[in-house]
Amino acid sequence: MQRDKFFKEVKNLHHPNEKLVKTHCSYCGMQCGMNLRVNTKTNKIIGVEPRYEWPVTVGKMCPKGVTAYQQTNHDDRILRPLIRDNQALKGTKEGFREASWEEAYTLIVKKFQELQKNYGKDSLSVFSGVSMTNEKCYLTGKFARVALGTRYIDYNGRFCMSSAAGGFMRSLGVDRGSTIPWTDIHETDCLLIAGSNTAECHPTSMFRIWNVQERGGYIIVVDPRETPIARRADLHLDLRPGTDLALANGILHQLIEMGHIDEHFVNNHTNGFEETKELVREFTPEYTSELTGVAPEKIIRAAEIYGKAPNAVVMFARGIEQQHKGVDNVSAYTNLALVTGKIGRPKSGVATFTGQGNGQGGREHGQKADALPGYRKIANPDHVREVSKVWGIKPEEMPQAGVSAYEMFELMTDKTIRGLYLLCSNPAVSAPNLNYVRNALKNLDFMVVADFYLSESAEFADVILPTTTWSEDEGTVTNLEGRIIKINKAQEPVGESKPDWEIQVELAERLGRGQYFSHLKTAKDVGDEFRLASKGGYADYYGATWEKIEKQDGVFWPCKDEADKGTPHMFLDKKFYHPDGKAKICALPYRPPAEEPCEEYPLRLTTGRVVYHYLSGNQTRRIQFLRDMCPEPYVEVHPDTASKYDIQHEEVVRLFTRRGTADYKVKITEAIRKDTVFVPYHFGHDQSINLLTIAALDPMSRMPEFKACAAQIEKLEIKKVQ
Ligand SMILES: Nc1nc2c(c(=O)[nH]1)N[C@H]1C(S)=C(S)[C@@H](COP(=O)(O)OP(=O)(O)OC[C@H]3O[C@@H](n4cnc5c(=O)[nH]c(N)nc54)[C@H](O)[C@@H]3O)O[C@H]1N2
Ligand SMILES: Nc1nc2c(c(=O)[nH]1)N[C@H]1C(S)=C(S)[C@@H](COP(=O)(O)OP(=O)(O)OC[C@H]3O[C@@H](n4cnc5c(=O)[nH]c(N)nc54)[C@H](O)[C@@H]3O)O[C@H]1N2
Ligand code: SF4
Ligand SMILES: [Mo]
Repeated sequence: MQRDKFFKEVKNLHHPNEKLVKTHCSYCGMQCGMNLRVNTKTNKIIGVEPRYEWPVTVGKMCPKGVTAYQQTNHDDRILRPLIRDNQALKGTKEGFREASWEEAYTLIVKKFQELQKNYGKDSLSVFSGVSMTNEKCYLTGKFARVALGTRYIDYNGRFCMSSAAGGFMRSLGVDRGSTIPWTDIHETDCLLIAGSNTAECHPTSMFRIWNVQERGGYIIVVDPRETPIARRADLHLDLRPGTDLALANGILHQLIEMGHIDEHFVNNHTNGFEETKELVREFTPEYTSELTGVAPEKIIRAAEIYGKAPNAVVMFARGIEQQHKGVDNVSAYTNLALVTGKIGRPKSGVATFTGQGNGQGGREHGQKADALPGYRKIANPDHVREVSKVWGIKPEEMPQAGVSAYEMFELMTDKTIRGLYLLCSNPAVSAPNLNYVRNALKNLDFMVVADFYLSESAEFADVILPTTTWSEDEGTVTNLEGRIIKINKAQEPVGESKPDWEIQVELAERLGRGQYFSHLKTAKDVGDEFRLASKGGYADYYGATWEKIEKQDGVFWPCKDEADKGTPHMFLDKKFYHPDGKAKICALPYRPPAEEPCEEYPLRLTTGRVVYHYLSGNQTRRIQFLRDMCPEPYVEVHPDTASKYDIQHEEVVRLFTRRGTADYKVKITEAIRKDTVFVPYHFGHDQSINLLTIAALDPMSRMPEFKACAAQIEKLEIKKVQ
């Protein structure tokens, strides 16, 4: 094959003093295959190349991926622990001094023990993230419950995947982000993609998506903005932010009207259809159009295309999930697959575009306030017994369930929580309603941050612990398909930095809990214990050994034992994970967004991403190329709206909501609705759009409504030069 020859030749171009380390990108859930290039003389990473043998992304990478390697030996790395010696400078980068690990550990142990002695075990908390390996995510859950003995642990997936998890759980009885492998996607006949800016956020999916169109299939996109994928879609449903539930109900109404229901499937494998049919009766195209702003013909056409397609995949992302009815939205879109029977077979199903690198694995193994490894629940005494046995503690020692991420900030505000161990997240940029959250962080008695760069959140810390980047340690990650893959170590940790798991083991020992942690000497030791802890849970990783992952290009969970090759396709036997084996079609009444536009705040503000930056931007804003490409945030405004406010392209305007204010350059574009404005959220301090967003939480997933609130624009007085 031509391509094989080409890549062989490229390989021959490698420098003699260089070796390749096979791994995956540090950033999003695509987990593109890459080789890190390492200089064998200096043993330092010097570059990256795509790995075309990787079946999911076959040599594709995006601008973040091709520059990801620059993180490791970056000048901004924190090389030694830092201790704050000037309290007055809390909330800034200043006022830290370098310290030894031993001094930092001693201080942390002293402060943590003091707080727990005076205010109880639950005065401490852990807030984490899922850019970490499964091993680290697992150990963080154990660290909170066994080393600190606190109930208060939660993580940034609460801002990311928790609504998808809740919706899948309710509809299908299990939460695996995609019911099919990604290698099926280009072979389907129709993709219905809602609330996903795929071309910017999961760019290496695009070749599969365009292939559907090239083969004569259809792409339907639901987004208030004309994103790159919406522009080339066969149908763009440009709804008002926050109205997806009405739209999904409207499409379902139309599927019923047009006779696209798979009655055999509905009768044998689902519950709830009659009730749902009754509920969507009123969602006629006209009524749905009134609620969503989408033309009735488009709603009818969407149902026709999806209904007629022999195979179809419903895909969605944060656009529908980051709403205070995100769980309902997920179930409502999943309903479409269930009523038409387009699930539980190859090339048909539902998938969420998992956000963070380990957004899937990280939510399954006990970083969530109410969860234990293997997707077990603290509320279930059998589950507590199973995990306690692996951990060697008595079941009664297991702390109760805590509260969700945003609610932890509420408990910091009222001083229920006084100490925080923050790792792998930057909530001083990424949490909603930031004025409140930043005050909550300031209000802590003692805060530890583990990061490799000094983040905006670390500015509030008392101690900063230097951790490793993804390329300086090994472990597993679960990609957006539910495929467990291996991350490999390419160089030794920079400076005195240590992997998160090692820091936690050493801290646990100094907290007097060494008997539960000291046996974990390598990432592999943590991995082996983690597989055992997941055994028997339904996110069962027991059979996913590192050897098997290597041998078969990853392992899809569940994978129960040595002989089990894993589960690329879910529900092929039409058995869903509810006790009766049936999926649930959900009757979901429409609710508007928590905050509707009004006279004072007539616009809808929505937020999201650009291709060049990642999340809070603490990593990507430091990479020169990415910063050059997108140096600052901006507000997207429709030309008609701009002329109404008399504002020009690139003029700086003030944007405000009931919670805060920030100034942005205007980007005039026809790619947005007239009643909506959009700001990317990757920027810190006074550039953070989260100063304005609302913390309206979904009642089930506790996910904040990042995607819709009411806002107003103010033209700033132009100061004339005298
Ligand atoms: N470049 C880049 N890629 C990333 C990331 C990144 O930061 N940068 N982050 C990763 C992570 S963690 C995540 S979670 C994913 C996020 O991936 P996406 O969810 O695709 O990204 P977002 O930009 O948050 O939002 C997606 C789209 O939702 C639309 N939207 C807004 N409101 C609504 C609504 O009410 N209904 C509908 N249907 N759509 C709406 C927005 O216009 C936007 O185009 O990306 C991952 N990939
Ligand atoms: N307005 C608005 N806000 C949003 C969103 C939105 O769409 N709109 N999206 C939300 C979503 S989907 C997400 S996922 C969140 C994410 O928001 P955050 O949780 O803030 O995500 P990151 O920026 O990845 O923060 C990770 C931090 O940990 C560090 N880090 C990376 N890897 C490791 C590691 O292995 N160990 C340790 N200890 N540290 C590490 C990084 O340097 C960085 O400082 O933001 C949410 N906030
Ligand atoms: S698509 Fe995601 S995983 Fe792939 S290179 Fe870009 S950021 Fe990395
Ligand atoms: Mo995310």
